[in-house]
Amino acid sequence: MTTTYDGHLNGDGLRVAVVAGRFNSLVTDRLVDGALDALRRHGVDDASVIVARVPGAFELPLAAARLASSGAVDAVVCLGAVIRGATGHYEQVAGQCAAGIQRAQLDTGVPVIFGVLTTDTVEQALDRAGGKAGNKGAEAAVSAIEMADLVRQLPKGGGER
Ligand code: INI
Repeated sequence: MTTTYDGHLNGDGLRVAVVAGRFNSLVTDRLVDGALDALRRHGVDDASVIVARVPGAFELPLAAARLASSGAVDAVVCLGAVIRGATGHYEQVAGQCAAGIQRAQLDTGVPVIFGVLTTDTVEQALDRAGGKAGNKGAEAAVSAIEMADLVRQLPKGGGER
Protein backbone atom coordinates (compact mmCIF):
# COMPACT_ATOMS: atom_id res chain seq x y z
CA MET A 1 0.00 0.00 0.00
CA THR A 2 1.24 3.46 -0.81
CA THR A 3 1.85 5.86 2.05
CA THR A 4 1.22 9.46 1.06
CA TYR A 5 2.17 12.49 3.11
CA ASP A 6 0.51 15.81 2.47
CA GLY A 7 0.82 18.97 4.55
CA HIS A 8 -2.52 20.54 5.40
CA LEU A 9 -3.27 24.24 5.66
CA ASN A 10 -4.41 24.17 9.25
CA GLY A 11 -2.44 26.54 11.46
CA ASP A 12 -4.17 25.51 14.65
CA GLY A 13 -1.56 25.12 17.42
CA LEU A 14 1.35 26.15 15.16
CA ARG A 15 4.08 28.51 16.36
CA VAL A 16 5.53 30.61 13.56
CA ALA A 17 8.31 33.19 13.35
CA VAL A 18 8.34 35.89 10.69
CA VAL A 19 11.76 37.42 10.02
CA ALA A 20 11.79 40.51 7.82
CA GLY A 21 14.41 42.81 6.39
CA ARG A 22 14.07 46.53 6.99
CA PHE A 23 15.81 47.35 3.70
CA ASN A 24 13.16 48.39 1.16
CA SER A 25 10.66 48.59 4.00
CA LEU A 26 7.99 50.07 1.74
CA VAL A 27 7.88 46.58 0.23
CA THR A 28 8.79 44.39 3.21
CA ASP A 29 6.19 45.96 5.53
CA ARG A 30 3.54 44.89 3.03
CA LEU A 31 4.98 41.40 2.89
CA VAL A 32 4.81 41.22 6.70
CA ASP A 33 1.19 42.42 6.67
CA GLY A 34 0.34 39.77 4.07
CA ALA A 35 2.08 37.04 6.04
CA LEU A 36 0.39 37.93 9.34
CA ASP A 37 -3.00 38.11 7.68
CA ALA A 38 -2.51 34.70 6.03
CA LEU A 39 -1.35 33.12 9.31
CA ARG A 40 -4.44 34.46 11.07
CA ARG A 41 -6.77 33.31 8.28
CA HIS A 42 -5.36 29.80 8.54
CA GLY A 43 -5.91 29.56 12.27
CA VAL A 44 -2.53 30.50 13.70
CA ASP A 45 -3.03 32.25 17.04
CA ASP A 46 -1.55 35.80 17.18
CA ALA A 47 0.08 34.91 20.49
CA SER A 48 1.98 32.09 18.73
CA VAL A 49 3.61 34.41 16.20
CA ILE A 50 7.02 36.05 16.66
CA VAL A 51 8.14 38.89 14.37
CA ALA A 52 11.85 39.69 14.18
CA ARG A 53 13.34 42.50 12.10
CA VAL A 54 16.83 42.47 10.61
CA PRO A 55 18.68 45.17 8.67
CA GLY A 56 18.49 43.50 5.26
CA ALA A 57 18.09 40.25 3.34
CA PHE A 58 21.70 39.32 4.01
CA GLU A 59 20.93 39.04 7.75
CA LEU A 60 17.79 36.90 7.36
CA PRO A 61 19.60 33.53 7.56
CA LEU A 62 21.24 34.12 10.94
CA ALA A 63 18.05 35.25 12.66
CA ALA A 64 16.10 32.45 10.94
CA ALA A 65 18.64 29.80 11.98
CA ARG A 66 18.60 31.02 15.57
CA LEU A 67 14.82 30.91 15.74
CA ALA A 68 14.60 27.57 13.94
CA SER A 69 17.06 25.93 16.34
CA SER A 70 15.45 27.44 19.44
CA GLY A 71 12.66 24.90 19.69
CA ALA A 72 10.27 27.83 20.08
CA VAL A 73 8.75 27.70 16.59
CA ASP A 74 7.47 25.13 14.09
CA ALA A 75 8.37 27.19 11.02
CA VAL A 76 10.12 30.41 10.06
CA VAL A 77 9.02 32.74 7.26
CA CYS A 78 11.79 34.93 5.83
CA LEU A 79 10.67 38.10 4.08
CA GLY A 80 12.82 40.55 2.17
CA ALA A 81 13.13 42.56 -1.00
CA VAL A 82 16.33 42.60 -3.03
CA ILE A 83 15.99 45.04 -5.89
CA ARG A 84 18.55 44.98 -8.68
CA GLY A 85 18.16 48.60 -9.71
CA ALA A 86 19.14 49.79 -6.27
CA THR A 87 22.33 47.81 -5.76
CA GLY A 88 25.52 46.72 -7.42
CA HIS A 89 25.82 43.70 -5.19
CA TYR A 90 22.36 42.32 -5.89
CA GLU A 91 23.69 38.87 -6.84
CA GLN A 92 25.72 38.50 -3.65
CA VAL A 93 22.94 39.69 -1.33
CA ALA A 94 20.25 37.61 -3.05
CA GLY A 95 22.44 34.53 -3.51
CA GLN A 96 23.81 34.45 0.02
CA CYS A 97 20.37 35.07 1.43
CA ALA A 98 18.88 32.14 -0.49
CA ALA A 99 21.78 29.82 0.35
CA GLY A 100 21.68 30.78 4.02
CA ILE A 101 17.95 30.23 4.28
CA GLN A 102 18.25 26.80 2.68
CA ARG A 103 21.09 25.93 5.04
CA ALA A 104 19.07 27.05 8.05
CA GLN A 105 16.23 24.67 7.26
CA LEU A 106 18.45 21.74 6.32
CA ASP A 107 20.60 22.18 9.44
CA THR A 108 17.66 22.46 11.82
CA GLY A 109 14.96 20.33 10.22
CA VAL A 110 12.55 23.20 10.78
CA PRO A 111 10.94 24.67 7.63
CA VAL A 112 12.46 28.05 6.78
CA ILE A 113 10.51 29.60 3.93
CA PHE A 114 12.05 31.82 1.25
CA GLY A 115 9.72 34.79 0.95
CA VAL A 116 12.32 37.11 -0.51
CA LEU A 117 11.47 39.09 -3.62
CA THR A 118 14.25 39.50 -6.16
CA THR A 119 13.22 42.01 -8.78
CA ASP A 120 14.63 44.55 -11.21
CA THR A 121 12.53 47.46 -9.97
CA VAL A 122 10.60 48.71 -6.92
CA GLU A 123 7.42 48.62 -9.02
CA GLN A 124 7.83 44.90 -9.70
CA ALA A 125 8.42 44.32 -6.00
CA LEU A 126 5.30 46.29 -5.03
CA ASP A 127 3.28 44.27 -7.56
CA ARG A 128 4.23 41.14 -5.60
CA ALA A 129 3.70 42.72 -2.19
CA GLY A 130 -0.06 43.14 -2.30
CA GLY A 131 -0.29 44.64 -5.79
CA LYS A 132 -1.45 43.06 -9.03
CA ALA A 133 0.70 39.94 -8.61
CA GLY A 134 -0.61 39.06 -5.15
CA ASN A 135 1.29 39.06 -1.90
CA LYS A 136 4.32 36.80 -1.69
CA GLY A 137 4.41 37.30 2.07
CA ALA A 138 1.02 35.64 2.33
CA GLU A 139 2.13 32.83 0.00
CA ALA A 140 5.24 32.27 2.09
CA ALA A 141 3.14 32.06 5.26
CA VAL A 142 0.88 29.45 3.66
CA SER A 143 3.96 27.46 2.59
CA ALA A 144 5.19 27.60 6.20
CA ILE A 145 1.92 26.13 7.48
CA GLU A 146 1.97 23.38 4.86
CA MET A 147 5.61 22.48 5.54
CA ALA A 148 5.22 22.56 9.32
CA ASP A 149 2.34 20.10 9.03
CA LEU A 150 4.21 17.92 6.53
CA VAL A 151 7.36 17.75 8.67
CA ARG A 152 5.21 16.81 11.65
CA GLN A 153 3.89 13.82 9.69
CA LEU A 154 7.10 12.61 8.05
CA PRO A 155 9.24 9.96 9.72
CA LYS A 156 11.84 11.49 12.04
CA GLY A 157 15.26 11.97 10.45
CA GLY A 158 18.40 11.02 12.33
CA GLY A 159 20.70 13.27 10.34
CA GLU A 160 19.26 16.62 11.33
CA ARG A 161 21.57 18.81 13.34
N1 INI B 1 19.29 44.38 1.50
C1 INI B 1 18.04 44.07 1.05
O1 INI B 1 17.26 43.45 1.80
N2 INI B 1 17.65 44.43 -0.20
C2 INI B 1 18.47 45.12 -1.04
O2 INI B 1 18.04 45.43 -2.18
C3 INI B 1 19.77 45.47 -0.57
N3 INI B 1 20.65 46.24 -1.42
O3 INI B 1 20.16 46.89 -2.34
O4 INI B 1 21.83 46.30 -1.20
C4 INI B 1 20.17 45.06 0.71
N4 INI B 1 21.38 45.37 1.17
C5 INI B 1 21.72 45.29 2.57
C6 INI B 1 22.16 43.89 3.00
O5 INI B 1 21.09 43.01 3.04
C7 INI B 1 22.79 43.94 4.40
O6 INI B 1 21.83 44.41 5.32
C8 INI B 1 24.00 44.84 4.49
O7 INI B 1 24.94 44.53 3.46
C9 INI B 1 24.72 44.65 5.86
O8 INI B 1 25.21 43.32 6.00
